[in-house]
Amino acid sequence: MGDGISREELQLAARNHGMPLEALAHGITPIGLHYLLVHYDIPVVDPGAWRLRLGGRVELELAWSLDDLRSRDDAVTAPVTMECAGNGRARLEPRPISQPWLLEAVGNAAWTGIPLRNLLDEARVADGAVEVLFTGLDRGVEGGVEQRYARSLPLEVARDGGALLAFAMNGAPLPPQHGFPLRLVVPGWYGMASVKWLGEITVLDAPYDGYQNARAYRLRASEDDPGEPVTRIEPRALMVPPGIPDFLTRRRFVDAGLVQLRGRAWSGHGEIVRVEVSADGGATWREAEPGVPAGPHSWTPWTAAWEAEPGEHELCCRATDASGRTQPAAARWNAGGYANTDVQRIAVTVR
Ligand SMILES: Nc1nc2c(c(=O)[nH]1)N[C@H]1C(S)=C(S)[C@@H](COP(=O)(O)O)O[C@H]1N2
Ligand SMILES: [Mo]
Repeated sequence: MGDGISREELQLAARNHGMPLEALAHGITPIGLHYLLVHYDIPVVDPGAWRLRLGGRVELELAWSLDDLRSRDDAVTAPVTMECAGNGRARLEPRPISQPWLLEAVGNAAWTGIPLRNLLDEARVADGAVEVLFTGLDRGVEGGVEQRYARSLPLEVARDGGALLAFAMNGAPLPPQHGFPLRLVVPGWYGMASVKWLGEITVLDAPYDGYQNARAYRLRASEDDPGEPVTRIEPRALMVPPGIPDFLTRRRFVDAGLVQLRGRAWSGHGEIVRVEVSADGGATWREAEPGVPAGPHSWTPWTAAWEAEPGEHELCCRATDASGRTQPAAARWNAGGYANTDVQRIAVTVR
C-alpha cells in the first residue's frame, strides 16, 4: 500500500488535508482539523454581491442576500459527521487514482444555518418536481467536462432529510475553504452531497444528468459499468491511536498495563448499535462501550479497556449500525474507490 503514489496524487493530498486521527478526541472537530476536499479552486466570493437563488419547478422564484439569511429567526445548529466518499481509497489494490485518502477524511462540526425545507416551502415546490439541484460557484474541468460543481438530491431527501443551508461552522462564519458564504449540509450522506459556495438551488422535474451525479460518485465494478449512485455513509469506527508514534512509520509505542482505547463511530444508515475492538488483528473481537452522540447525526463516542501485554499487537475496531450494516475485514474494491470501510489496523509495540 502507498507504493508508487504519483505527483498528481501528492498534489491533491497536499491541497486536501485529512483530520489527524488524534483529533477523534474532540467531540466537535476544531475548524482547522476538519478534513477538507476541494475539487477545483476555492472561489473568492464578495459577500455583499452574493445572492442565493431558488428557482426551477417552484411557484415563486426567490433570492436571499447573506444578511437576509443570517437575520432570519429559523436558524438551527446541529453537529453533523461528514465523511468523504473516497475515505479509505488508498487502502485499495489496485489504487484508484484520485485523492489518496487513508482513513482521515472525516470531521464532526457544529453547523448553523437555515433548514432547506423552510426555503423550499416558501418557494412552493410545484407538481412534477423530482429532484433539487445545488450549484456551487467553483469551476473546473473534470473527466474532460468543464463545469461548476453541482449535485442533486431526491426531492424527499432535500425536503425531509434534515439538510441545512449553513453560514456558520462551530459558531464562526464559514471559512473560505469550507464554503463561504453558504453551503449545504446533508446529514448522513457522504460529503459530495454537501455542496459548498452555494450559488443556486434549482428544483428539477427530471433526474439531473450532470457530471457529479451521472459520472462521478458511482459504485462501478469497472470503468464502463454504469454503476449505482453513492449516497449514504456506510458505518465506520475509528480509534485514537494509543501511546506515541514513530515519526516515519507511525507505528505506536504503548506502555504495558491498562490502556483506555477510545474513538468515534458513525453511519448514515441508522444509529450505531455496536462497536467492537480486537488486539490480534481481527482474530478475536470484544465489545466496546458506546457513549451517547451529541445529536442524531453526530458521531458516537466509544471506549474499551485493553490490558496491554508486552509484545507486538494489531489493534482493530469496527462498527455495526441499526440497519445491520457492519465493516468488512478486507477492502471492497470499486473503480472510483468509494465507500471502502475495511477495518482500521494499528500496529502497536507494547513495552
Ligand atoms: N462546490 C463544491 N462543493 C463541494 C466540493 C467541491 O469541490 N465543490 N467537494 C465536496 C466533497 S467531495 C466533499 S467530501 C465535501 C468536503 O467538505 P469539507 O471540505 O468542508 O470537509 O464537500 C463537498 N462539496
Ligand atoms: Mo468527497
